[in-house]
Amino acid sequence: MAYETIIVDVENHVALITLNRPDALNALSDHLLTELADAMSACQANEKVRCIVLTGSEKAFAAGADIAMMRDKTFVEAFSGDLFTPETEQILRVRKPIIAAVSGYALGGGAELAMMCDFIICSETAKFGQPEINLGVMAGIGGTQRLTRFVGKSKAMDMNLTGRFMDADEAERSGLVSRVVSTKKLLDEALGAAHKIAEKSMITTMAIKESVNRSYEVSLREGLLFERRVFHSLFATEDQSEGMSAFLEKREAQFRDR
Ligand code: DAK
Repeated sequence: MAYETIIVDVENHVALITLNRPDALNALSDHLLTELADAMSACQANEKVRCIVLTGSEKAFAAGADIAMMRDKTFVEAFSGDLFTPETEQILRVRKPIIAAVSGYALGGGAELAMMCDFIICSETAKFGQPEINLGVMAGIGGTQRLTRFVGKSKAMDMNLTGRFMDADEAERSGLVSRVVSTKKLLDEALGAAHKIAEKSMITTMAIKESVNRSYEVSLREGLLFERRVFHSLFATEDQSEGMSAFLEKREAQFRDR
């Protein structure tokens, strides 16, 4: 399907989705979010896709929700229309791993979109922020919740209350991103990680994604039980037998997602 605000390329089992509204620093309009959610669902359904990389431009991953689109909205419209909920829930339903490759601004809804991905790799120019307070509003799709879980209460309060930006070094130090690389290397690094993941058993990658995400939802005791039961269930797969046999036979494993 042809999109107007994103570009989708699938190569070697990895889908690269590029946000493409350069004139508005990839601000998240309704249209962009609808297209993004549709592309994510298509990647979930496409057997050729085993991992997804979401990126923006060198200057901006996304500078937030589209302020022009939001300015004249009323409470009734935002509430009755459940602004952004269906699209974000569609993205969160994707069971395949999603890596955010962030360069430049990831602000407001842009930072929140990156945090909805499974992990974030950023370039040294990345700037994360929840500046909604400057617009007289607050974060609405995870900036007070996911950010707090990533970086702790103190930094999350600081960023949400002052609207200040966090640079790449601080983001790595605080656990918001997994790696920082040069801008030139960003896509190679993210695609390299995605290709590595794409070589693994899909059953296992989906089980890991579900288990790590579970740690946000339940107590440690429940999470550990969930992890252990999923681990046990992987012994029902051919990929477990193949992975362990390959190690012992000193050869590469040939996973078949069974
Ligand atoms: N929306 C619309 N247009 C934007 C934009 C945005 N968020 N950010 C930038 N642009 C546009 C600018 O208006 C400008 O357009 P033209 O004037 O050229 O037509 C163009 O992109 C280039 O921007 P600048 O000229 O400002 O570029 P600079 O390099 O000088 O500055 C900047 C870059 C990123 C520092 C600056 O553009 C900026 O401060 N942008 C706004 C950042 C921001 O406040 N982000 C938070 C947006 S609010 C909800 C859930 C979530 C949300 C809302 C509701 N519900 C569940 C209901 C989320 C809210 C947000 O994200």
